[in-house]
Amino acid sequence: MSSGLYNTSARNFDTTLDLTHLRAYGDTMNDGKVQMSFTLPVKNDDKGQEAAKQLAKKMGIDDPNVVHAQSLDKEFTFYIVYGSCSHSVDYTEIHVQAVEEETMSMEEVNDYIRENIGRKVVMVGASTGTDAHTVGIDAIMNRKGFAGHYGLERYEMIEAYNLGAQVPNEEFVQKAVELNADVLLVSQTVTQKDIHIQNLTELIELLEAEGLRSKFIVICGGPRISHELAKELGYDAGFGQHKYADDVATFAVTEMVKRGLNK
Ligand code: B12
Repeated sequence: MSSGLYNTSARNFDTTLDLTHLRAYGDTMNDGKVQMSFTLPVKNDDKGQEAAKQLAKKMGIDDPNVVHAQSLDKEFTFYIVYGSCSHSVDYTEIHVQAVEEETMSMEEVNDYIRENIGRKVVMVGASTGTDAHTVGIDAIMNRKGFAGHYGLERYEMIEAYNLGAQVPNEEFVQKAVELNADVLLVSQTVTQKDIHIQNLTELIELLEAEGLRSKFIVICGGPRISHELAKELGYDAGFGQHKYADDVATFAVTEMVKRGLNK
């Protein structure tokens, strides 16, 4: 017996995947369903909810539905809005810059350094500027590592110095010179008001002004750092989430050899 409201065979739904018009997926192809959240600096009442709906419509959300409205304060309300996003993107035209090296294991990196560089590689890292987040740079550098990937301090052929957080760019460069660094590792977590862009740019400018840029492999990382952004800012590479010591070590040592810095 199949009649009434629930008599909806799969044939009634759109099942066409068109990658040139890629849309969000809720529970059927091309339905465009999305959920988003934002805060408005107004009271939590009917007028506020209507404002949230109208704003969602202007963002291209058809039939917006305010599924949650919660007062954060007298004059601030948090909304969750559900609806169908009318926009699509052409997936076939998307090209992303990524580090292309096949990641070597810790042992392979050590062997590569022995064979191609013939001495220990010095890597100096820090969370720079006003940024107080240390967990990211620790994940890359601390001996015990992170998520099953040993940190750089454990690599026999790498001398790793972790300077901690809130290290001013001037101090970072000075320490790198003192330690005769090959590789600089910069971590940036806070991106509010683009503070990371400002700080990362300042480091490159400082290195250039002192004629040091070409002496180092300079790499940045953080949850909102992409390889593309890093390159744009004058870095050799950028690493975001789900990247570990082996990824950055592989890039750094192979890049040293490519650039002839393996002397
Ligand atoms: C822990 C934490 C803190 C701790 C930090 C303690 C410490 N010792 O680090 C404390 C409480 C101090 C803190 C403070 C603040 N925090 Co905080 N914090 C976090 C939290 C909860 C976790 C961050 C973390 O440790 N992630 C785990 C690590 C392992 O991940 P990761 O950093 O992404 O690192 C990986 C990759 O990105 C990459 N990577 C990272 N760095 C590098 C570097 C190199 C060279 C390479 C190759 C790779 C690499 O490798 C890692 C492993 O895969 C996040 C929220 C969240 N859940 O993410 C907020 C968060 C980062 N904090 C935030 C904010 C706003 C702040 C404050 C400004 C709050 C305030 N108003 O005071 C202050 C910052 C003060 C300052 N001057 O910096 C915001 C940042 C928003 C933004 N985009 O700017 C977040 C996202 C919270 C939020 N949703 O609002 N915070």
